[in-house]
Amino acid sequence: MTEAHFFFDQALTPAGWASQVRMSVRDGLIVTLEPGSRPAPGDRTAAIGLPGLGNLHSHAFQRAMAGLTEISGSGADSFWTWREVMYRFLGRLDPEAVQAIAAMAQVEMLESGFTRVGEFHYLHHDVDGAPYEDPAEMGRRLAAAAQESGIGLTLLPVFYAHSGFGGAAPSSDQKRFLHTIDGYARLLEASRAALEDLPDGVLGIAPHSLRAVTPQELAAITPLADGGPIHIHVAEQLKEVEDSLAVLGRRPVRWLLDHAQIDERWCFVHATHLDDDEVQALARSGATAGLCPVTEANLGDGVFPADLFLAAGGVFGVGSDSNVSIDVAEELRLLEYGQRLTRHGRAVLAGGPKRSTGANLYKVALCGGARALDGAEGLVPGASADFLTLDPEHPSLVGRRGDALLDSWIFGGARAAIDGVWRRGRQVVAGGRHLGRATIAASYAATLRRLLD
Ligand code: NGQ
Ligand code: ZN
Repeated sequence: MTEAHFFFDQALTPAGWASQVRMSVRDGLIVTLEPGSRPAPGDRTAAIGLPGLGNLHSHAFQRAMAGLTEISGSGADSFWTWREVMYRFLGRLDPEAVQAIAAMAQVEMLESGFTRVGEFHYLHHDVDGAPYEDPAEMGRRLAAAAQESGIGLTLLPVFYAHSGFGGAAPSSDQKRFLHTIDGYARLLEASRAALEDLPDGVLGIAPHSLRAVTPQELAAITPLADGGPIHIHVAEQLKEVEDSLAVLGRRPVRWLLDHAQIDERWCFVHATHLDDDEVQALARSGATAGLCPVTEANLGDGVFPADLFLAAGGVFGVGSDSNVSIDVAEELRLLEYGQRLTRHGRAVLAGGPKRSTGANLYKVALCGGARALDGAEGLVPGASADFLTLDPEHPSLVGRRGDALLDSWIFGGARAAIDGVWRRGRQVVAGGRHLGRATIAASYAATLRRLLD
């Protein structure tokens, strides 16, 4: 049994900002949290404590191609042409490379304030499409990366079977993703075993999209979630909405709400293209909207109607998805800026009059991240002690207190203001740098030289 005590001048709790907060942690979990306390000798003290955020959607391997897909092709560039480049890239990845890239991406996630990641994992098989001896070989590598980096892992093994609506045959560049229903059940079993060495690994399921999974397959795999999270990509591109209307007779989000039992276990990743009825119904369903503002901008997806969704009582979280850039504050800032640019307003997601936009974005994303990943829901007894500390002397934070700290961090672009990050009460980032960065970055660099040779 290990015990530790922390003391914050200010900390963000579910009840709002609290002062002079003493927090005790045992075996990685918060036991008590007492505002208005005094520090005791031996307490770790910090000026500002914030709960770590869940990164609800990542494809870790895509980190290694950040910046390598920004050259125009011979015709019009789009999400679909980007996907061709991405498929060519993943064709070179072996298990060692996936582990090295994932560990690096997780280091960057932790350094930016994400303390758990939902890995939407579909690169299952060898280059020729043959399963590895352990069907969860790649999942095991993602877990090994999480062991190295210390991040919380919610592994979401993906079921993938088709190249488009109507059960279209998969293309040859999708052969590393594919399973039968039985094979997928075996993958889940092996994935559960692969998570055993992590202190708080979570297993969920992920039907890739209504493009890659038929209604029959969706019905067959949903019960395999066994109470865990269920994530699906949905309505990210207009073509997907058109194809869904043509083949299923409904828009994709509407179809899911009508045909699957959607509740709080579900995370609708992107959900970019919604009509007004879908906005209301999705908010009512309890599903989390898994928004990935940086990737959605990079891929030209569109702008999620976050203003209407929030007003309808919906909950969103954020994800770094393609990992083209990994930064909590950037995701939240871009989410708000997308609304400002299209609505011609300001403080759109502040959640009401006289409220802080940054604080509301953070609060909602904390809730959505926890819900979607079965993760810690903030600084509260019983939750995992996953938190970060900000440097009050950083120029962008000087003189601020409470919500103004969040606004200045998020809108002031003060990445360097993140000082320490703790996972399960153990420090993983100090002075803004991950404690294992040197080793992990060296192995990442060796991997990239090999891959890009
Ligand atoms: C993915 N990424 O699974 O990596 C997808 C591309 C697809 C995003 N949708 C593949 N952003 O959706 O078919
Ligand atoms: Zn994705």
